[in-house]
Amino acid sequence: PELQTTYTVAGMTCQHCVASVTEELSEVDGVTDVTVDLATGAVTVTSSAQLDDVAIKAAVTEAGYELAS
Ligand code: 9UX
Repeated sequence: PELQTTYTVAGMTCQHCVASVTEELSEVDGVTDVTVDLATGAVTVTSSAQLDDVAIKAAVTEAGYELAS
């Protein structure tokens, strides 16, 4: 089964930001899809198994942004 988890990422202001966050999150183990709503900062991550929230947080930080929730 696929799981979807929605996070809020602070600080994204353009499509390059979206691309960076998408790229980093796509590299996290188990992630199969990432969608980002630039207007709201909502980031929905689809995965094949329960996500490691520490890895998600690290990926967002690596991209240069912060998890708002
Ligand atoms: Mo989106 Mo540019 O941040 O620094 S506005 S990549």
